[in-house]
Amino acid sequence: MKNSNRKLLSLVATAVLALATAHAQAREFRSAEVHSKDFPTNMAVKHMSDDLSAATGGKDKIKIFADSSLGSEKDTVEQVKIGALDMVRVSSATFHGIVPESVIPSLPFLFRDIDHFRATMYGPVGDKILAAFEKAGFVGLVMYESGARSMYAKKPIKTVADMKGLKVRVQPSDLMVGLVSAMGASPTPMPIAEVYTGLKTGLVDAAENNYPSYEEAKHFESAPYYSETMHVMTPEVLVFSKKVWDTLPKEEQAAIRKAAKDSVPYYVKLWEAREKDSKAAVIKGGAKITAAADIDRKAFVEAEKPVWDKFANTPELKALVKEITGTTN
Ligand code: GTR
Repeated sequence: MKNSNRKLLSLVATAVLALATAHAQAREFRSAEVHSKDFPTNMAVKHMSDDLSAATGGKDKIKIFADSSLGSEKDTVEQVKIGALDMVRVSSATFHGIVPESVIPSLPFLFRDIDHFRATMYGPVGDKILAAFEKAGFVGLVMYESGARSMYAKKPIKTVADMKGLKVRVQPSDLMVGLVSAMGASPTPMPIAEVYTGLKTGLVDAAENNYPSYEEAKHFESAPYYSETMHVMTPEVLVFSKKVWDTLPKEEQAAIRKAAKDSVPYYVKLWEAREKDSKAAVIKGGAKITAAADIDRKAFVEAEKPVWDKFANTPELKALVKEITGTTN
């Protein structure tokens, strides 16, 4: 073979090998989600996937499994823990029993308003809480706001006395069980996918969530009285499996972190619009709203005091609470 031909052949071989290697390392991370495809949390992870793909020359992408198709939030978090699943977006309530720090932003009536939430959870305190996921085997990427959760039932709720004896569906979390018990009601933990039937069949009389979930899951059909108790502002959280993370090169980890962070402002815009649209949609669908101004907030705050003492129960957790309540916005 002529020398020039041999050179060409070896060049081609190198190129083919490089392509094959790049292909072998291409990753489609799998992420689970309970909401439907067009919900803001899903759109945010899709945005993250596009950014990640651009940053890695098309190598990395994220495939989302929506609508609880891979199981409940608890199931998918367990899959992420063992590395069977790469990522998950869940309510941070799913981590209450796993990451003690994750309980803090779910303390009832902790945040004064959404600006107070943003000033803390999108800043150093939020980063501290996310960093705490690491020791439990998760890489906390970002938190997203989820507005305020309020009670809905077959009757309006104006004060704590209206809660007496109600069977209320809660997220599977000791704090949520404690929060509802402190109002004199009976908490029933169950995954979100079961709540529609639970309300319809009378297994539960009530539930609590923000407007977008109340609308998306059609809970207003059986529990048409939405009362703006706004008792908790539990954030959403996006986590990566530490098992998988530790196998990734540093540059790839940095690209994932950056794409996740950059999805937050995009999400916030979508979320704000969705809250308004969902409120209008449920009213159109027959829901009756009791506005925050007509709720005896003072009575609810008073009833929830023991929950703070029970769940912010170490010097470290108390310090986190202080950092949040002490932040001015
Ligand atoms: C929603 C949240 C979901 C899920 C759901 C629930 O607000 O976005 O991740 O936790 O609440 O009540 O189960």
